[in-house]
Amino acid sequence: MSYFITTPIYYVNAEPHLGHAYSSIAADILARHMRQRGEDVFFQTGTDEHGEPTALAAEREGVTPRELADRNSARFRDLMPKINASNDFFIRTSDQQHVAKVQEVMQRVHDNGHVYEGVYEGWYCPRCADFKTESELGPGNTCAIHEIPLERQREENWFFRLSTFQADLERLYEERPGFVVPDFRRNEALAFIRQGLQDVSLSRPNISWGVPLPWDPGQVMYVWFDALLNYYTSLSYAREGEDLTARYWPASLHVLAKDILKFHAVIWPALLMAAGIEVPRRMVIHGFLLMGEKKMSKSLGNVLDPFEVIERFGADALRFYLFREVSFGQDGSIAPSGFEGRYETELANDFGNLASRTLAMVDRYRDGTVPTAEADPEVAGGDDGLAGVAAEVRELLDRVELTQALDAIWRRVRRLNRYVEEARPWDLAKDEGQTERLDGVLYSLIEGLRVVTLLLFPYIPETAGTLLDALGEDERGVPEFGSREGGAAVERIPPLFPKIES
Ligand code: ME8
Repeated sequence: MSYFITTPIYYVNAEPHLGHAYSSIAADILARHMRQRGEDVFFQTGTDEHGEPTALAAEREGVTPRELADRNSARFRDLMPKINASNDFFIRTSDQQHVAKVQEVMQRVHDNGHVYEGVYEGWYCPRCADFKTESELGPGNTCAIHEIPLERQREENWFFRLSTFQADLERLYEERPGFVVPDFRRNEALAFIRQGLQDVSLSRPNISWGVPLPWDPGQVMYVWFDALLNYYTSLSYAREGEDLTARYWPASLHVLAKDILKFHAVIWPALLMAAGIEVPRRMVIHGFLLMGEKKMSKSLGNVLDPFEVIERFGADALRFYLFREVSFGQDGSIAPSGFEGRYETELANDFGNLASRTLAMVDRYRDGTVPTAEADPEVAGGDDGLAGVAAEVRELLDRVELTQALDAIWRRVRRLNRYVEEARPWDLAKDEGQTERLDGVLYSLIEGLRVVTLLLFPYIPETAGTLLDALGEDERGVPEFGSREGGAAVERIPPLFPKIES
């Protein structure tokens, strides 16, 4: 089955921060997990380059929008391998092929009768590139997200007849209860729709950095229409000489945060309906990474630089921390001191030590060869048993519960640690009468370690890969506990998570 997963495309008005890394890592975990399941995955991320957010930032910096876009887009592109993201494509909305495809689709929307000329008057946030309704305003007519005063705008432009899609959208939500997850976000989107939809501006007259309307080239497209369409346009040109649209559309999952829920959960499906294109299967809405109480954001000046964090702790530790610390779907505070704590107690102690000890014992007591034995029911069975973990993780990741799936794996890591303490292989090794028992214990440990490591692979691909190599495991699929026979050669390795210099 094909599985097409996307992240938002990020504005190039500033450099990437950890919030952007977060969405791309979330999508990467799912992409890797689906590849493990043998799905035909296409994973895309990229940059949103047109419109006011970029034009204004370029003006402030005294460079052209294209110069700023080139510079910052490169930073986002560089970020992806740094965070171990395995994206198959990186789209830029300044790509000529994207621009041409956007015009083609929007012309269809026009020809299908879903646009008209009118006058817009209302509040506008240039950072969000969003026209705000009265109910969305912060205190004193400010933007509730960016905390900046909003501008009163009056302009003539083209409108998209969003209001005419109200009934279609309500039906979509009714027929597909899982269209937006988690549920509370679905309810929020549905409440917004039910409250009555207003038509939205589709073009801006006074901006030059954008995609010209094909039927009225004096106006450029409102950046959100150009941006949302990235999910669809990319498939037509991501692979030279090949059109991937039939293979991957409709998208399986869009990953995004709650700030852009309305665009994705309301405007996007309506736009696709207007163009006669199938709507995506599902979207998952996550919360904000907070610094203290506030959203981490460039305009609030409280961002963590992902490049610096990775320099210090490594990409895998960052990935692990973000999905362990912040319950995926909720807002959550992060702090550099928290990285250190989890790095030491969980990665280095719980997991790293389990790996080192297990490999060392198989090396010492069985000459580095995994013994042939049955898995011990002591580790296989029960609620936290190794036998059920793969199915549990699959099921949780099908529901896009990234933190709960990681928790399910971690409970097994801890269970294996308890098992070492209880079974005491070092005592068994002293007693010749216990050879068979020691085989069973060592087999169960190394098999358990193989299973948790394969399940952790989407979360911490680099270190899990190193450990799987040491375990003599070439496969990267979703494992089944007890399915690997004895006989594999394993090797000791240096600590997976060495002490961090402070
Ligand atoms: O909105 N916590 O771009 P953007 C968690 N170009 N996620 C965060 C975050 C935080 N503190 N800060 C940013 C745009 N993000 C548009 C999107 S899509 C067709 C166009 C992540 O650069 C999160 O995914 O403002 C959020 O939705 C996105 O970055 C916004 O990025």
